[in-house]
Amino acid sequence: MSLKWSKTLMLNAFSNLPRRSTICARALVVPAKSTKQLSNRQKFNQIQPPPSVFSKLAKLGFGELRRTGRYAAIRKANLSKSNEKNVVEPEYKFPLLAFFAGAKIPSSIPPESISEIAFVGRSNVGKSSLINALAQSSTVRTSDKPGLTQQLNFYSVGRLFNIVDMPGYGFAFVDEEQRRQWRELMETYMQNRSTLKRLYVVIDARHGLKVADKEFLTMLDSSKVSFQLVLTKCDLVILPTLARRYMLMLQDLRQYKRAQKDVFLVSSRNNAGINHLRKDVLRSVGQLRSEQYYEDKTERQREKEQKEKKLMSRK
Ligand SMILES: Nc1nc2c(ncn2[C@@H]2O[C@H](COP(=O)(O)OP(=O)(O)O)[C@@H](O)[C@H]2O)c(=O)[nH]1
Ligand SMILES: [Mg+2]
Repeated sequence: MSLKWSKTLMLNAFSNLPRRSTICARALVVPAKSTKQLSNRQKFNQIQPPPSVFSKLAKLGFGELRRTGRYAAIRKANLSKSNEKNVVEPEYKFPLLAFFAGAKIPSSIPPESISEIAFVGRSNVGKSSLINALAQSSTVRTSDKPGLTQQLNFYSVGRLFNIVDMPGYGFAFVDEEQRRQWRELMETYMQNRSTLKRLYVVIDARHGLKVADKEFLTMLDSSKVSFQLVLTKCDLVILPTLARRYMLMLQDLRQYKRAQKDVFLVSSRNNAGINHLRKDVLRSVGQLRSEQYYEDKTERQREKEQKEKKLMSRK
């Protein structure tokens, strides 16, 4: 591990919880009567996400709380809210994704051209799957084995913008020299790329920020690289845990100056939250059109599919 990264503080996720949070004071305050030492798990379970978080998760497609007495108050609060306004977002779409360059060393990084976004995160966290889900493609190779992406992979999205799939960080099994080379490659790219409009740091929803993530985010902060956190594999955690994880992430990211102030929640498996993230990507690269444009496009697609179905049934 480099000196630069290893000297960063490994902050305990709970050590700096303030008494009051501007995001949601109620949810993160540990009851005053608990003076005894609580384990991290116990502290996590004491987080009480407000109804607004559950309604956000429901809107993104993560489902609703079970109909038990325990969650009755939250369900009631959400119900009265959802009666007030129920805005449905259009389906945002990306043009076709195509691989065009791979860089193993800084000198082979392609020259700057159109706007870019990049995905980075621990190995096997789900970066490549997320890119495929966003682009509704299967172009990017995914794997159960960590360490498959050992270079910066550049994909063109209909020549409107580029997506970069970065190597994973936090390897336990790679030798020091190899790690140094990857780090140099990634840092060179992230710190000097003027066309890089958004860096998405992907985190596993089951674990939240791990030590390797914290070291990486601290490095981004000190290199003045802004980033956006994305929690993925959200389908693998139950709803109350996901809501707590989200609250804790909001709290954690307050220690990083360069972090965007919200966290995206997605699942590449069931597509929850993907459309919402797609909108952020399009906005970041200056390609977001009016809602009407996407609604018309979806309508045209539907008509085309219906015509094709009719033709097939005649055959
Ligand atoms: N359940 C679930 N599995 C996922 C999700 N995203 C990725 N995976 C799985 O996690 C593994 C690693 O994914 P991959 O995209 O290759 O990770 P990368 O190394 O970060 O690019 C693969 O087996 C994927 O099928 C997700 O949102 N939900
Ligand atoms: Mg990958």
